[in-house]
Amino acid sequence: MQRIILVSNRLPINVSFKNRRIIIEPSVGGLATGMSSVHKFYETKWIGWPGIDFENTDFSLIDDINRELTQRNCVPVYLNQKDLDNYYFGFSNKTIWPLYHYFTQYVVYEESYWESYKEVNMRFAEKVLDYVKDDDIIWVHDYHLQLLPKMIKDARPDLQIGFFLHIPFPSFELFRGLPWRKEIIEGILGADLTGFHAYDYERHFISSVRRLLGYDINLNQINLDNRIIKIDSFPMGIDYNKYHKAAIRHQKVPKTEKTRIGREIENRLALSPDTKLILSIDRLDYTKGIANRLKAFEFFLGRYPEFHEKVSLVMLCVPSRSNVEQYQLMKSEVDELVGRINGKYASINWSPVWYFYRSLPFNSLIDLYVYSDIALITPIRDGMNLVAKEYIATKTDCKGVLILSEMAGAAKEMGEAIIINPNNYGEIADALKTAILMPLSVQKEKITAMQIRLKRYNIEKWTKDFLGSLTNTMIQRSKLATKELTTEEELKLLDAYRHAKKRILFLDYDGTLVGFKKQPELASPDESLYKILDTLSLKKGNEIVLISGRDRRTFTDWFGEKKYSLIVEHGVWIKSPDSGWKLIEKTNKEWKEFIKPVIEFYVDRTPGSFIEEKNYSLVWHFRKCDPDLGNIRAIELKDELTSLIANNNLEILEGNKVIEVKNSGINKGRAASQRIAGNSYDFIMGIGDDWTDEYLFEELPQSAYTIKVGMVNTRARYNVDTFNDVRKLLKKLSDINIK
Ligand code: GDG
Repeated sequence: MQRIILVSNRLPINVSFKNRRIIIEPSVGGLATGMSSVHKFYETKWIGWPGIDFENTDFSLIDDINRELTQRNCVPVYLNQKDLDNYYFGFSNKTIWPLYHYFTQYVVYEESYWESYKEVNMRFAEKVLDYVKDDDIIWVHDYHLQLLPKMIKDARPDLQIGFFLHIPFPSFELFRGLPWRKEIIEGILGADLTGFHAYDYERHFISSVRRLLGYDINLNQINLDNRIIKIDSFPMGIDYNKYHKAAIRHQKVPKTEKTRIGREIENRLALSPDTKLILSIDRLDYTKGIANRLKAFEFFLGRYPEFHEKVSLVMLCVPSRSNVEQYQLMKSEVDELVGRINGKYASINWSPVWYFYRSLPFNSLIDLYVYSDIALITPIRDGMNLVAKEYIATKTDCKGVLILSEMAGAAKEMGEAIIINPNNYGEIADALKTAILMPLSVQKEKITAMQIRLKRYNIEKWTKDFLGSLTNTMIQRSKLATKELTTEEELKLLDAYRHAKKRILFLDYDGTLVGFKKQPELASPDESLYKILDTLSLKKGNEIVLISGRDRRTFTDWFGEKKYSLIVEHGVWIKSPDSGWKLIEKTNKEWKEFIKPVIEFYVDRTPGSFIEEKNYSLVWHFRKCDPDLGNIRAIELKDELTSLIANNNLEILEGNKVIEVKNSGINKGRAASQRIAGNSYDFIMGIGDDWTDEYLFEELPQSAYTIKVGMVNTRARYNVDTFNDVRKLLKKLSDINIK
């Protein structure tokens, strides 16, 4: 079994001290709970911070701590108070956390936080690189370590790296405000697979990649520097059986052995057996909407007095990030609200809110879940929310109602819950009333449906799906790597060229000999390219053919005087050295009259796009457009053109950020075969980057050296990465002395 190296800011266990004694407790929070189950199922090592300030730790205890951690397959990254202030409480929790949860009013941009974030990520990278073995899978978790995937990939490109973000990824409109946005995106893209809880977060991330880095993304895949990068959504599940079985055990425990909280609840219920318990559990965090929940509960008590003394809100708030100012302010606000509601509505026998500000052991948590009739979960933003899922898993008798915010990732999967807007107190009050009055048969129906799903898509399945997808990405990459033009294959090619007597080289232009420019007219040839092509074309037995979708005028300007042959407009025209242009194919062009207005309509509606009219084709360019709009319009235009061109002997070519309409049957492959026909070339080479070049690869004989620029699937024999690789190869060919 392959070993998995889990990496997260916190280890799943927290170290603390009591009278020089080491105390080890489970960490709280969704990541730790969820991934601890993975830690159990697989052979793993978990790298992270053990929860202590290193500089203020008694050094004589470090060996003991390390031993305790090693026994639990954990590897510590030690942090000191300054790191915690800047990297953890600073950049992670004052910059990224509020920004990604849309609380822009709390976002702090501070250069020293960023510096520390980079530095600590680098320390994690060093630790991973120390521990990793060749076949390990590295799985990096969450927003504290967004730079880590790239740092590891740069050092060890061969390793498989996954990254999962446990919180939302915000819309580009928010993300763009981050001064270090590019570095963050590049950092994450070091991973071969990046996962999010929900499609919306994936969509936002892809849009930021496209807009900030300009990469082309095919569905959810990016081909970059010899790699395949996948982005996908994997809604995290829970260890269903753990919660379900714990709830069954709870029923069997004799009263004397119940947890303290269980006994307290039972005593209270004994006094008023008809009281409905409404549960609320969260880390005390502003994203969880705790104050809103209390206000909505107060509103409910005001609107529906008939429920006084019949309901209580059991509210567990787990202390979290209490060093950050917003969290301290929120704690005061929550304390005040609880006081206000209890002060206003409590009676001798009844407290509307039972408030606990602490972390509870697992069994007590299960007691809370089991005793509660309703779970009220109202985050303002939440990546997923596991509490909602755990609550449902513990309902062994299928009695219970879940009220869930539409802003939680979990709402996308738990449609049977009563879904509310966390800012709408009226809606929450009505939801509470509906929940209290919901017939048992309806409760059972809803809970059963949710349980079936949670049981099936549990944490184990989630992990398998993520790791399976990561492995597939690597397999896809290695398949491509088998077609890579390796040094060995290149030597064979150079040798074949050297020994041949009559050679022909078909070279596409844009993307193959030069990089793409936003304005095509700026992609003119540079001196070094001319030099390589000139040298090649003057060698005995060589014929260089530039074969492109460009128009005659441009190629005449750039190459008219050269000793190369030119084929333009995808094979309509040809020009041999020292002669004029000739039509290869006779075609009609009347169709332009009715196609042109259609394309012009898209030019008008899509800023940055333009139409290029060639003799025998019309081209819509959208490289300069907003990338999302450009792609959407391209799909619409293609759709519209497809219905228009039927029966007109026309075809649509989709190039790199262009859509071209032209007479069908004319293509680079056909033009190249006509050029070869009747000649006895003993070295044929074809190089191109977009799919119009696939015609060329298909038509050239099997023995030809066909090369695709870009690591994507192709009919060509070989792949190279970029146009720079093509230039290097041509330079080597031009350096060969031909006798
Ligand atoms: C982040 C994202 C995403 C809570 N109190 C106690 C306790 N818990 C456990 C719960 C649950 C976990 O903590 C909380 O998980 P959530 O998912 O609700 O929230 P976050 O901590 O904010 O987690 C979140 C999650 O990562 C996973 O990707 O869902 O959106 O914000 O498991 O049971 N556990 C114990 N005592 C407590 O007092 N033992």
